[in-house]
Amino acid sequence: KIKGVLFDLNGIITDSWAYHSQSWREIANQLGIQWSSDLEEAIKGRDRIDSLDAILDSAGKKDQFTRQQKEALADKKNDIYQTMLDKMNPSDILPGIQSFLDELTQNNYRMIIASASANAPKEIQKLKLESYFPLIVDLKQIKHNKPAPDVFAKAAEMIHLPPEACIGIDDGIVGVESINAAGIVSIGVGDPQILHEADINFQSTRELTLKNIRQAWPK
Ligand code: B16
Ligand code: MG
Repeated sequence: KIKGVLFDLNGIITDSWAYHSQSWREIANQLGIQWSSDLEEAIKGRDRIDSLDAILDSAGKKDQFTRQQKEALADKKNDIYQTMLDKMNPSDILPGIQSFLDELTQNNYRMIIASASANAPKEIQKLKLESYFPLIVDLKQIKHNKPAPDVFAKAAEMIHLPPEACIGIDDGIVGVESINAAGIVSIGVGDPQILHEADINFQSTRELTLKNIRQAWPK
């Protein structure tokens, strides 16, 4: 029996992907690296340093930077992102999410944020969702970010449930891989062709209801 729901943040609770992408684009521009839609898909949901590596790699420049230089670039991206983040507010909560959170609360499900983002606590505050999510996986306590199982495995552990009593929801390929690797039933929200590894697929956050999940449950 499912007792816990593990939520990705960006792309599920709120859509800050446009902000992330815009911030990375500015960095790519400064480095003279051309932006593409393939590059955009490749970095969606990946953590900061992995995203930067993918951007540098796309231009064959990965080995031209020292670790310190890369950290400085990642910090610069985060500074740009944080300025955009300051404007985030409850109107940025994705459609259907508020009612889904209420439905889960009324039915006594345990909930937690399993995000790859170091900015997750600040975003939850900006969205005024702290009462639903007093628990957020602390990235300092995990070894490997998505697609490794660590983030979702830690999330289940933090709500004191075994993986088989949880479902995980994510919008990125690496996120779905992380959920699957942790032995948790995965819900992928977005293009089902891109997220074909998910156990259950929904096109939009609007479809997230207990009834729809029950109907789509893998046999
Ligand atoms: P930060 P999620 C991810 O959040 C974003 O989707 C991804 O674009 C971002 O690079 C990553 O967090 C790291 O974010 O730079 O704020 O630590 O989808 O896992 O909630
Ligand atoms: Mg995401």
